[in-house]
Amino acid sequence: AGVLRLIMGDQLSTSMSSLSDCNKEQDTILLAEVREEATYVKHHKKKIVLIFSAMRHFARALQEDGYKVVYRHYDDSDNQGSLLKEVQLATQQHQYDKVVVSFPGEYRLLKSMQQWQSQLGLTVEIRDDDRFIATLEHFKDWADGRKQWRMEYFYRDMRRYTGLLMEGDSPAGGKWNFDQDNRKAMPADVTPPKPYTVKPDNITQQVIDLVEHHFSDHMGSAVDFNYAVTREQALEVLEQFITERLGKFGDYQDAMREGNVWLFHSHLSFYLNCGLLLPMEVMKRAEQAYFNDDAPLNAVEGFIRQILGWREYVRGFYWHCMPTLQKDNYFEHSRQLPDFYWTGHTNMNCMRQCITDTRQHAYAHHIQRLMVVGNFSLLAGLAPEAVNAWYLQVYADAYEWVEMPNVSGMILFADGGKLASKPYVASGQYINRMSDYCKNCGYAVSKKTGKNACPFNYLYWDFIIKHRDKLTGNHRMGLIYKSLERMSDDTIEAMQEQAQQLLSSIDDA
Ligand code: FAD
Ligand code: DLZ
Ligand code: SF4
Repeated sequence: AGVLRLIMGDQLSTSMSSLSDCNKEQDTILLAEVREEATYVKHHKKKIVLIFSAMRHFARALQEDGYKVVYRHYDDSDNQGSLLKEVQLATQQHQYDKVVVSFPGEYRLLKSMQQWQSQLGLTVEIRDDDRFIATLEHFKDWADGRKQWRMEYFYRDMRRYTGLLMEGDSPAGGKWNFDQDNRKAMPADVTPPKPYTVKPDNITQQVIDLVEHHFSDHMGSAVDFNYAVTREQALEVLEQFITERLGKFGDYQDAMREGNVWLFHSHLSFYLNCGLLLPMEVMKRAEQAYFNDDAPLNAVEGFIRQILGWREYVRGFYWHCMPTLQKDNYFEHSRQLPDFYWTGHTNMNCMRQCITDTRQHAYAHHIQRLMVVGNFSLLAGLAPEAVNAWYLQVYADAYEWVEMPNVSGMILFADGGKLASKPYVASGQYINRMSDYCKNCGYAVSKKTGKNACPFNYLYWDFIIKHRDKLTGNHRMGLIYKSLERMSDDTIEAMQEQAQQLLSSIDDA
C-alpha cells in the first residue's frame, strides 16, 4: 500500500532521512501549508513567503523527478489547518502501511508527533535528522562528561570528527581559533558588495499575494520579497558569498553600519535552516576556498566555526535542555516588550536601526541581534518568554532549536550560564566602537548620566548593581565589579535613578 512521507517546511532537502528509501511508484510525499504552523507565532511575512514558496518549488522539483507528491495549498477550501489533520486526511483517502517523518526542529512538534501513532492508528516512524553533523547522542555523550559546557571545546571535537580544516591531528595554521585577527571596526571607506537578490517568479508572486491577503496583520511586507527559493538559487547565494564576501567575513564579522544590514555576512541561515543548503556542503566549499588561496584562514575558520561550532552546539544544547530551557529565568525578569520592538519608534538610534532592518528584511546580522537588541533585552529585564516569542517571529531563519538557545542562553543568560560563561551585556561604548549608529543619535554615548545620557550606559551599570549577588562570583565579571567600586556614590545613584525612570516608562506605556 506504500508509505506516506511527510516533509515539513524546514525539511526541503532531497537527502532527508524520511525520503531515503522512498519508492517512486508506491509511496507518496506530503507537503502541507497549514494555519497552525504559520500562526503559532505571528511569523514575519517574508518568513512565510520564503517557506511556502520554497515548499512549492521543492514539491515541483520532486514531481519532475518522478515522485508522487500531494501538495496542500494554504487556501485549498478543504485545508485541514494542522499537520496532524493533513496526515489524517491523506491516510483516510488512501491506505498506507505507515507514516515516515524526520525529526522536527521544535519540541512542541516532537511532543505532538509522538502522539500521532495512537491518534492515527497507524505506525509513525520518526527518523533522525541526519543533515546535522552531531547526533543528539553525540552531544549528550560530550555534555554528560563535563561540569561546564563551552562551545569552543565542542567545536574542537567536531573539527577532529569531521577533519574540516585539519592537517593530520592538528588544526590548520596551528591554532583552533583565529578570532584575535577578527572583529575589526569597519572603516567608512569599505563598501560591502550588494547581496544576492532574485525577481519573484509566478509561484513566488502567488505566495506573496496569498501572504499579504491572509497574514496582513503579521510584521513587515511581502511585496518586496527577493530571496532565493530554490536549491539552484541558494547555491548561487553560496557562490556569491564565497567569491565576494568570505575573504572579509572575519574582519568585519562584528561590525555594524547604518543602512546596511548585509555587510560581509553569508545570509545563508535562511537556506541552511529550511534545507535548501546542507551544512556540510557549505563548510566544504569554504574550506576549498582556503585551500585554493581564495580566502584567508582567519575568515574561513571563523565562518566554519559558526556552522560546525555554534550551529551544531545550539542544536544539541536545545534538545538536551528542553523542556526546562523554555521556562528558565535566572534573573526572574518579567517586563513585557516595549512597543518599539514592533514599530522601531525609539530615540535610541542603534535600536531604531536594528529593529527597522529586522522589520524590513526579516533579517539582522549576529551582532545586531546579540549586542544591540539582545543587550537591551537583558539590561531592561524583559521576560524571557516574550523575548523568545519575538525572535522566533521576526527572523526568517528562526526555528526554536536555534532561536531559543541563542535567546535564553546567549543573550538573556536565563539558563544561569550553561551556554555562555558570562552575560553578554555592554554599555554604549561597545556599540559606538563597532558601529556608526551613535553619531546619528540624540543621546550622547559618552554620558553616563544627565539629560541626554545614552540609556545603554546607565542601564548597564544598573544591571551590574542589581545582580551583584548572582554575578559577583563569576571570575569573568571581576574587573567590572572592580570598576564599580571606583565609582562615586553620586554617579551610581544618578544612574540607578535614570534607569528606574526609563524602565517605569516602559511599564507605564
Ligand atoms: P553568518 O554571520 O554568515 O554566519 C554563518 C552561519 O553560521 C549562519 O548562517 C548560521 O547558520 C551559523 N551561525 C552563526 N551564528 C550562529 C549561532 N549563534 N547559532 C546558530 N548558528 C549560527 N540563527 C538562526 O539561524 N536562527 C535564529 O533564529 C537565530 N536567532 C538568534 C537570536 C539571537 C538573540 C542571536 C544572538 C543569534 C541568533 N542566531 C540565529 C544566530 C545568528 O545571528 C544567525 O545565524 C545569523 O545572523 C544568520 O545570518 P548569516 O547567515 O548571514 O550568518
Ligand atoms: C515555519 C513554518 C511555517 C510558517 N509554515 C509551515 C507550514 O505551513 N507547513 C509546514 O510543514 N511547515 C511550516 N513551517 C515550518 C514548521 O513550523 C517547522 O517544521 C517547525 O518549526 C519545526 O522545525
Ligand atoms: Fe545606541 Fe547609546 Fe549609541 Fe544612541 S548613543 S546609538 S542609544 S549606544
